[in-house]
Amino acid sequence: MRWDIFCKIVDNFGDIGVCWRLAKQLQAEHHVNICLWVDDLSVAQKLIPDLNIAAQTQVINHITICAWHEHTTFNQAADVVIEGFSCTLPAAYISLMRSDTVWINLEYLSAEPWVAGFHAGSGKHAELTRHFFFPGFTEATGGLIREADTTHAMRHFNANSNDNQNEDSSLKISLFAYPHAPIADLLEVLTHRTQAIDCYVPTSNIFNKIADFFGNQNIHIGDTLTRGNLHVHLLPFLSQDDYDQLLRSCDLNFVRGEDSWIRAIWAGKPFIWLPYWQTENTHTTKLNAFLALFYANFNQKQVVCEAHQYWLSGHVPQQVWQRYLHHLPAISTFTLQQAKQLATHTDLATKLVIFSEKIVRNQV
Ligand code: TRH
Repeated sequence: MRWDIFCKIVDNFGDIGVCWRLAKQLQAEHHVNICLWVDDLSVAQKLIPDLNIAAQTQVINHITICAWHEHTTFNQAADVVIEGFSCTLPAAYISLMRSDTVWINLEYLSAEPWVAGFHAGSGKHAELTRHFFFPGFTEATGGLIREADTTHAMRHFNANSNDNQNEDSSLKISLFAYPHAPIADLLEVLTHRTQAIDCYVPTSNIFNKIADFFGNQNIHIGDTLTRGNLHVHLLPFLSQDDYDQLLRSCDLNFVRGEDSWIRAIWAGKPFIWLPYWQTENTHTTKLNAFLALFYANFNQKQVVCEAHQYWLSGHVPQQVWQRYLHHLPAISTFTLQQAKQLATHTDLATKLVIFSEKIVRNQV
């Protein structure tokens, strides 16, 4: 079977981040012959450093990566076509698709309750059928991207890490957010903690905010900036594997968008998620749906919810962070427990393979 995945990079790294992870897992674990079509190789190169942005076609990690632009010509449609995040397949490609071509639109992730009702629905497009695959947090959805070794890494790392919330060792935080997040509020609180804080910031568009906070516009990757008990370490943009490892190594992770959010869950460590801004306040709805689902049975639910909601609102009062950090050990225990529970569900790539096989057998 040949699969084509189409990825249009709308903004940031989430679109290619998800499509690249999915392609790697489908190839490595399901032995699928994959071609990943990407419309912006220069952004993709951040996540796939070996990518040659001048090449039309190249093979990396046993995956064929093709440049996709307005004048791309196609010879044949694949057996299974994944349309990443409703990116709209090229008309020339659609004209090559047959009635037995499996066409699946991979949707964005949401914890909203309506997702289960829409997952695996379909619509007609002339004689073709377009199927809708919704990732999600319950068994009735398309699941979450999770490679076979992810659960092992989470369990192994958490079993081997000492209780790093004791007062002698520093508290380790990773910070990946959008520039509109109240980063200065957070850093200010951290400078006054009695426990030393090591805050790791991979290169992103929040570097200016860090520079402003330290009153130093001449910052560089590799620098450590110190104020009070806070030490901010400026890291390069990491590989996805190294980023996952950073998340597992920290006691608290600030994440955003779609893919880093899920990786924070698989790290099994407390996290604060900042959803991607959308019109009509959809991001707030998405955040609240996730908080309601993930923390439903947590007795400190309110503490986690207020921290997230203030982080999204653009200002966090000091006492909100104080409360959150005070409850960090309980949040840590609960998060790991929830992550282990979610890891018992079938992962997204496996569900996609099963789903595509069912379509072939006309069982959807
Ligand atoms: O970059 P993002 O803000 O992407 C967003 C969202 O996905 C959003 O839903 C989508 O609509 C929009 O893009 C277009 O955040 P996200 O999803 O976490 O993607 C970041 C990717 O970058 C993820 O795959 C992790 C990866 N990453 C690294 O590989 N190294 C790093 O050092 C960092 C910080 C991230």
